[in-house]
Amino acid sequence: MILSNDNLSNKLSNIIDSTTIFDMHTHLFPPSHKNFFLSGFKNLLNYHYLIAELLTATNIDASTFYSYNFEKKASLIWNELFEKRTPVSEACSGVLSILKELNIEINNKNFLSISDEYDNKIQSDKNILNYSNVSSLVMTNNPFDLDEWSLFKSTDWDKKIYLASLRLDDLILDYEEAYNKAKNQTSKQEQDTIVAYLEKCYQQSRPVYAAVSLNLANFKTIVDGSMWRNILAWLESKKLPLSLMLGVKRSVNKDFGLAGDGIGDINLKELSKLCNSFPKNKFLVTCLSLNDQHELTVLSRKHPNLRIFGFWWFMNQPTIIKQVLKMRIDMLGFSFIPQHSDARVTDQLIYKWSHFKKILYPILLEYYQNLLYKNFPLSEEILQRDINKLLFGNAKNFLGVS
Ligand code: FIX
Ligand code: ZN
Repeated sequence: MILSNDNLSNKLSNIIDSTTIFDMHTHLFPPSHKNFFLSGFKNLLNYHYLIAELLTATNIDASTFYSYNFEKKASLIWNELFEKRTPVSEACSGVLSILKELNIEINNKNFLSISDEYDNKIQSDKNILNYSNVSSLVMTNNPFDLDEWSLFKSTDWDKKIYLASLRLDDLILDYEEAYNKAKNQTSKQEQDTIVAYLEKCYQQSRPVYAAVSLNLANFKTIVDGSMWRNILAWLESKKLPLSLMLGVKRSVNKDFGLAGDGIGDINLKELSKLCNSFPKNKFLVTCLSLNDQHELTVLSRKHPNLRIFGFWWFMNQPTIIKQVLKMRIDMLGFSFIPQHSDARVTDQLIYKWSHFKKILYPILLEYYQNLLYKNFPLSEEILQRDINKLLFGNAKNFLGVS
């Protein structure tokens, strides 16, 4: 059926709401991986985005804050950011969106009663996946963290929902230690210890990509280092993309711990060189700084082996997304992966995706209205085809996931 201006907006909104999502970068784990699975109201408040806001908005000292137990930290964040202050930031707003979605009123209730009510409503990860309409997601799995990696020794979790990725930051952050771990896990005869270990990890976890976060200083290691040439050759042989998360500077404020990372420099000319030097490798790329977004989008028009994904961390702010999403569509059509959640607490899937869809909808509507105005025949099938690409198809195709 050909759509008109009268029914376009309804159809579009229904299609966006009903289409399932493939979330291509999260920090989530299945519930059976007990020490790593995070869910519930207190975990939601103990999020490093909120911790950074607390530590900068108040006079609370970081080491004092971190010395508190889990519940005290959560209640302090609630008190300082939601009671003493007005929770307008994106991270605060996310918590409120989840409470609203769960029909939890906050008026006249204290932290503990909200927390109890919340935890009674969220019973399992399936619950959250239903609320958020996420059908499968990619975890961040560090093969050099043997405790975390033990996930792949157990079978009591759903591998169709939780897909693996190989996070290789340790090879940059502490090569010696990573190398020794790899050596202990592989046989002495192996020529290339790191690749041999990655192959072993591949067999255990069947990852859908490898990933590394980088800045200008360590980007050169990837371009010039022989170890990375071997890794790239191995990834090519496995048809696995390398996901490059560019422009982070770790520990800008060491005292803040996980909440202390910031923005570092990056030179996207190096990325272009990488795409040219390794034309048979596929690169997923996201940049942390707003400054790099235009150049990254142009590069994505030039290199078929480069695919932009998501709005990473400091980029994941409504004002920025609106502007950059439009720029990406203007230059790339729908040939990019518009979002990933980066969720660390499973419950965050609910707000990260509902917030994104709230931005996506009016932007797409405007493009489609413009097409109708120019007499381009739009049908429900076309809309569904596009939304499929944006919410799961582009990512799955690039990763070769069915
Ligand atoms: O490197 C990453 O994958 C980042 O997403 C995280 O390290 C970061 O802490 C985060 O949670 C951002 O959303
Ligand atoms: Zn991440």
